[in-house]
Amino acid sequence: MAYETLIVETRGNVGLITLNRPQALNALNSMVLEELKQAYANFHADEAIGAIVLTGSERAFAAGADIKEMQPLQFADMYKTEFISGWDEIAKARKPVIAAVSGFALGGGCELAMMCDFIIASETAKFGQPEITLGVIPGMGGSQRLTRMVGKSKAMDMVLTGRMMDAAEAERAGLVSRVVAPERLLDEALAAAAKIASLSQPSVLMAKEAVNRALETTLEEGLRFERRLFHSLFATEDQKEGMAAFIDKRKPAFKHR
Ligand code: CO8
Repeated sequence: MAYETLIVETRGNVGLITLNRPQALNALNSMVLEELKQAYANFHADEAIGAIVLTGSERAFAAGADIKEMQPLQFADMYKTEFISGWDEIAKARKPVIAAVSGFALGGGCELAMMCDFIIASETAKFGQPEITLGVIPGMGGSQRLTRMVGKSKAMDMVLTGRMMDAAEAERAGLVSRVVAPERLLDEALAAAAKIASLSQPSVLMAKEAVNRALETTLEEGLRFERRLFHSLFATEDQKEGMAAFIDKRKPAFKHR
């Protein structure tokens, strides 16, 4: 399929999606959303794909929602179309998605990165929720996901002042999992994704579900959920194979990759 706003490729068992609207610093408009949904659906349907990397350009992961598209919209347009709700599908991707962020990740761009399972940043990355400077507030999860990821104080600071944080601050705050030199960014993200794709897919998907549950439930319920998933993995051939391979001191040959 031909995409206008994305470059979609495969690298071995990894799906690679590059946001590609250089004229607007990869600002997110309705076409980006529709194409992302299509690319995600294709990679989810493709059994060979075990993980996805989502990236942008060196200058910008994405500088936010497209301000030019949003500016004339009225409350009724927003409300009737449940504007933004389409992005929930992106946040609910079942296969792991790694955001590889270089340059600006602002507003909806920061929110899109936070919808991914983890963020690897280049030293040039800049994260921010500048919506307040436009007379609005974050709308794609910024006030919720950022608060869960970095805590109330820093989230308030970012959301109320609209200031940007650099990669080092984002790593200290727990927003990103690793920071690497700009020229290493894609290789680092692809290697992490390839590692995930080489593992048993049922355990990968359940691990993702279990970590996500931690954000949505009590400790007691989360522990129960985790334990049940753990038990259920003993019904898979890959558990037998993974543990047998450890004992035999060989590499596991997982069936469900
Ligand atoms: N929307 C539309 N166009 C944009 C955007 C954007 N978010 N960001 C940059 N552009 C365009 C500029 O208009 C410019 O186009 P042109 O050359 O035609 O004038 C081009 O990209 C290059 O940008 P600049 O010339 O401004 O580049 P600078 O290097 O001077 O500045 C910045 C880079 C600091 C990133 C600056 O472009 C900027 O501040 N951008 C806007 C950042 C922002 O406010 N983002 C938040 C948007 S609101 C939002 O995300 C709400 C999310 C919830 C709804 C989600 C629904 C999808």
